[in-house]
Amino acid sequence: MSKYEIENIMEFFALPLGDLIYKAQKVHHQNFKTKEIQLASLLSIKTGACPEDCKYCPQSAHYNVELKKEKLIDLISLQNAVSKAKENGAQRFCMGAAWKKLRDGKDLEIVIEMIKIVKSYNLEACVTLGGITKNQATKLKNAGLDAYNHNIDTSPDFYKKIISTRTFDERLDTINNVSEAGLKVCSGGILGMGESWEDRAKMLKILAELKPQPESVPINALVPIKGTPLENNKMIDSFEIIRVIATARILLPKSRIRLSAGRKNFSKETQIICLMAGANSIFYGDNLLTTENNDMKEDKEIISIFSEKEPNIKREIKALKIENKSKKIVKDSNNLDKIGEIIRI
Ligand code: SAM
Ligand code: DTB
Ligand code: SF4
Repeated sequence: MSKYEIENIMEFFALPLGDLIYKAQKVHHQNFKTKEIQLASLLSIKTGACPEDCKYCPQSAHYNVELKKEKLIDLISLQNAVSKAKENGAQRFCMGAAWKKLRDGKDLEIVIEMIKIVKSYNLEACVTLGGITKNQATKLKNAGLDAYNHNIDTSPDFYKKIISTRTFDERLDTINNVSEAGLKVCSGGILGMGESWEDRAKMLKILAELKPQPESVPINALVPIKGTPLENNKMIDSFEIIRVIATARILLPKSRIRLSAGRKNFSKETQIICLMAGANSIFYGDNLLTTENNDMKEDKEIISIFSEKEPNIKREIKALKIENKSKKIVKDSNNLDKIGEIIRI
């Protein structure tokens, strides 16, 4: 019997929200420093005119989307974007290309140069270029690449309703090639395409059964784009994404769960609950690939909630300590020790 039964995964989804988040937090605390939220910047290095027909994607050539198509960008523009991301405090830089698959020759050679530029800024480097062979993955690894993003997006059954130009198994083949070349796998999915809870459970089961489990798991909320077949889909309910993130944290204890596309449509509070439920990375920067991302200043504020003590309360505590000292207030040391213990937990 598999370790991850669909019914069991769905039982997690269905738990009272507080219980689910409590379980996810326990797993999170055992595996990560909870203060650390990774900031990953994203850049589209080749935009639009993609031969695939992914129904959610503004870059597919099959749909009539208002989008400025761009050829593979030059190395100077790339370097400027990397330098800006580094200055803004990103730790990881991900480059995405609207390709069905990576072509040997010039494209591969330029991508290799791009990876070297990212690494020269001491950033984690990730690329997402469509299908790749093991040989190509090895060349990218040798150039210094850390991770390769290739999403499974949803369950195998629902996949057929979303994409007709490739199969789910082809996706798994690339993930396998990436893994065998010694690269870290980044693979996740999209919520809000009309999939059922069972589809979501099946997607998490497949991710959890990858050997090794993916280093990172982006959870995207569909950004409905005018001109794509999914343009009229409703934004996913915030509590649904929270449930998926918490369950992903439980099933993928050591993976970085990245709260990815669609974050702009969520309130600050929803984003904070997602981060409390086990997400520990966000896409950070003005843009995702073709759409706008959240404001960086607001993101920094959210991050500080997790990494620093609340500054106003801290100030009052300091003042109180000074006041108590001057009044020579004698404290009940037993009681204080107990409270101290609780605070340290
Ligand atoms: N062409 C490559 C591929 O498909 O792997 C790389 C780029 S593709 C745009 C990367 C990922 O972006 C997709 O796998 C999908 O999960 C996500 N994505 C694309 N359009 C999206 C949208 N409208 N809303 C949410 N996620 C989206
Ligand atoms: C991932 O899972 N999400 C990112 C990244 N990996 C490449 C892409 C999100 C794209 C959202 C729509 C857009 O901006 O075009
Ligand atoms: Fe092309 Fe990737 Fe968009 Fe699909 S998701 S249309 S493969 S760019």
